[in-house]
Amino acid sequence: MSETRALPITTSSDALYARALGLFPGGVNSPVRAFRAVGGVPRFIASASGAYLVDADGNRLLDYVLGWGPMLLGHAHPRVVEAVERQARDGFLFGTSTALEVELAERVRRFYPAAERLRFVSTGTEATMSALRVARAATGRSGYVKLDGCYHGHADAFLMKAGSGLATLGTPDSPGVPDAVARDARIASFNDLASVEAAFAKEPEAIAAVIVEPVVGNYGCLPPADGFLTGLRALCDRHGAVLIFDEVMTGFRVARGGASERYGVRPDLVTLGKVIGGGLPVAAFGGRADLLARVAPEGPVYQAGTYSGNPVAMAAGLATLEVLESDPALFQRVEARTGLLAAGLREILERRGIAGAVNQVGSMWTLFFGPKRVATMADVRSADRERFAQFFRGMLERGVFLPPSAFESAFLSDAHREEEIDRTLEAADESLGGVA
Ligand code: KE4
Repeated sequence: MSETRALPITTSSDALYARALGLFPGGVNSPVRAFRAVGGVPRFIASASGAYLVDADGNRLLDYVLGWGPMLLGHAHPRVVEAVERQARDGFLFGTSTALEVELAERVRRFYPAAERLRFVSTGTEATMSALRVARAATGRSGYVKLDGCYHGHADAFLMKAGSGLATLGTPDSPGVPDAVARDARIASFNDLASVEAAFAKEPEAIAAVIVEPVVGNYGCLPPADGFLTGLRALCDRHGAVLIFDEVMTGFRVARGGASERYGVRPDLVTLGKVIGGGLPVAAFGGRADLLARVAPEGPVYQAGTYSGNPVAMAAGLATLEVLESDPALFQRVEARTGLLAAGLREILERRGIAGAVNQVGSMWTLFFGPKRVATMADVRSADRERFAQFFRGMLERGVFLPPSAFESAFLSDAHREEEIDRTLEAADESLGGVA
């Protein structure tokens, strides 16, 4: 007989959501936060520290969303808080250059040498749309290859069979994207090099770029198959196309130098974000110096932004990368703990006879229900979303906050210690054991 467990109080989140529904589409400022894929009322978070969130009703939640990736150090890291407070006292925004952006860019380049030169922007969407514009300008071509299931933000060019929110919303295309834009996109399949070759074969002279999440994070966590990334590199070299690695999520996450370092493939352009802002709005596009030389005001490719290089955001990113630079073992440490969690979840699935797979790359992971192996987009699509939603609710009731969608990666921070892993596995075992 399972003990009856008191359900958490959520009256404040419920009341706030009722007000939010009258203000924002779906009551949220970004679709995935609405919990539509998992059911229930979204939790409104009041504060966070380390590996934990505290919601509007005071419920403490062990956090695996981590701001969708940025909080690698954990929430409210003292070094980052101190840097943000100090900079805020010296001013928030000048609309000029600052020493902070120079310092941060030099560190970014030390971690990610393929970013020979770069430009800061405020969101991943700005970074990817700008990178595509540079690739089109450099090649004089307008076509591009996008891999089904990869998500690159919400610019028109990328809202085709995107992963992340769109897939969860079950609308593979978004209304409002002109057909003229769609005509430039060639959708190939991740880990299916032949599908990319086929896209080039049709009109090799038409394709400006291949853009890819080198480790997919927006359709759950999906590692590249052996040879896939080197294959993309060779195809782009053969056809004079620009290889764009969208490492907004994987950069400074799957290795110090992101997927480029982990898999030894150098892109022509890279987009970065999340960790490099330490939780404040920082993203960047960068890459080969000759390509970046085309960007205004040095070159004719226009790109601009009021908040690009915002001093307070730069200070947060700088403090974050200073901590990472002073503690190179952090990546292995967090990856090892993620491995403990993944192994523990696999053991529970096995012991309880539940079909499923746990994918992990670095400190990104996803539990898929159904398929025993998830290596392609088709495998991801075959996963049981309803079973995930049930698991999500069971874990949330036990104080563990997973990404509210089967099509997202979960993350660990350096603040997730063995105690947090044990606590998560205990909650998972109970939840998967059907304990009410
Ligand atoms: P933003 O425009 O949301 O800052 O970044 C877009 C983006 C681009 N590229 C990759 C690889 C990304 O993961 C993202 C954003 N990721 C999602 C989480 N899957 C942001 C969360 C959200 O949409 O609310």
